[in-house]
Amino acid sequence: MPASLRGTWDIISNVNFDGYMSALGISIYLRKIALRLKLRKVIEQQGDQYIIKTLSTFRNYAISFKIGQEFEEFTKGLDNGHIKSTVTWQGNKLMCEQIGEKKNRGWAHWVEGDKLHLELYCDGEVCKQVFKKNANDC
Ligand code: YOG
Repeated sequence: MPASLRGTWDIISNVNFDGYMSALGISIYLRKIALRLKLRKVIEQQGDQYIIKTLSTFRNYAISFKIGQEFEEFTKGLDNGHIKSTVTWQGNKLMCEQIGEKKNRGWAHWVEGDKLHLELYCDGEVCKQVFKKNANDC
């Protein structure tokens, strides 16, 4: 089994978030706000059931899913898209495929050492985010 993704994680780097948001069709106004946010991930897991929360002072977003089981995702407060998402393990990576209006959309999460990594994909754009475990999270 790959390293657990569970816990509270705070962002320490964010590369090409603007490119990813542009590919999603987010307005320049919202992109400028989003670029300043200190994103936090809170990941909960019970067996094959996961909850991933993305928290910020501006907006929050959460998904809940079971590994290998397609679910309807409404990206409320993000690009407000209706997509069909499926999350699977590919080696040590938790990979999500998001089928909808946008091409080649998805993400990958994995843990390396004490860091949580995230790649966000949309239409050829890749945003790379790295998070460190929150000090209050044991
Ligand atoms: O996470 O898919 O961990 O869902 C990406 C935001 C900004 C709103 C965050 C709010 C995409 C304005 C979710 C940011 C930009 C910009 C805090 C990334 C859209 C709108 C919610 C994501 C996965 C994997 C789990």
